[in-house]
Amino acid sequence: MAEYPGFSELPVREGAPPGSSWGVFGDDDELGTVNFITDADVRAAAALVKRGVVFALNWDLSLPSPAFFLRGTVRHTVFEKYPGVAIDDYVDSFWPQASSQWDGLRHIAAPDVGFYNGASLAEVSQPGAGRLGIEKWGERGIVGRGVLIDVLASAERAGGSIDPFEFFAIGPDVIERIAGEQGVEIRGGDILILRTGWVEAYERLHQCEREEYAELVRPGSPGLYGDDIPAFLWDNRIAAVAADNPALEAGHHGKGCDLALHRSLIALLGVPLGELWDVQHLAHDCAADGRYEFLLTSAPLRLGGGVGSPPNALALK
Ligand code: UVW
Repeated sequence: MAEYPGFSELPVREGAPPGSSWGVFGDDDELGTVNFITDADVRAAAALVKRGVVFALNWDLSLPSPAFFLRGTVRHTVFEKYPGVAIDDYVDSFWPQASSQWDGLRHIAAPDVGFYNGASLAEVSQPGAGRLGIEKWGERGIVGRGVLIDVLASAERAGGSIDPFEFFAIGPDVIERIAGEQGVEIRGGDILILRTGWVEAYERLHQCEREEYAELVRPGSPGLYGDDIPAFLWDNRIAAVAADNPALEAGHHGKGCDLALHRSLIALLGVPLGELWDVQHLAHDCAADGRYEFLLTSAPLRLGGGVGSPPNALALK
């Protein structure tokens, strides 16, 4: 099994920025922490499939609508290609990061130092297969042991709740406490998935409320928060982390999040960040059978030079 440095030993490459994993997986690496997942991890994750139930974690591709963060909403056309015998369709205004998504390693730079593993802006800002494109994860697939951390259910068990549209910090302490409550251990190579209840709450909004919310540009939501998150994820060898909220990070209503974790996780450590995943049905099943671990499969798009992608994620139990 590969030995990796602890977070306090980073960086390993001379001249690389503090807190960066640049060079750990190789000077030419384009996969980031997906490298933490071993073949043995995938075999062990496959053995978690006991009942044969499957939960698709992509949300409706047309939601949220209106889209957030100055993005657009898909426009779908269905038409008779050969009248009466063949139907085709196509999609315009498809923003791969508008609905359920992985933020890929091209998405965010750390100020003054650039993109993951030292890639420059020029190398990551052209379409077509190229450095750090989402196609690298698409060609490999992201498959391993998924662990759900159900923050909403934990708050409800304690007799309270969390407001899905307001700031609530999910730090390492919260994750470890909830993992303990759920009786699930976090292991190297895991794909962590947080449930805040955001997607369900959004689905309950009327269209006029959705329009008001999108106008905020910077919505509030519970999410990951804290300077200790990068060390926690790295030292636990977490391969990827996703949530059911707009930006994974916690944001204040009207102010959003400052994207600090986008920089330290994507650009410095190479961690895939998932957002707007629909985990509600998976969460209900985990609560019912008491098992919060599952086989997680994700097939990002093989879009050469892509910045993000729907995760096309399935949880199998
Ligand atoms: C932004 O780019 C603001 O958001 P995200 O990476 O969370 O989609």
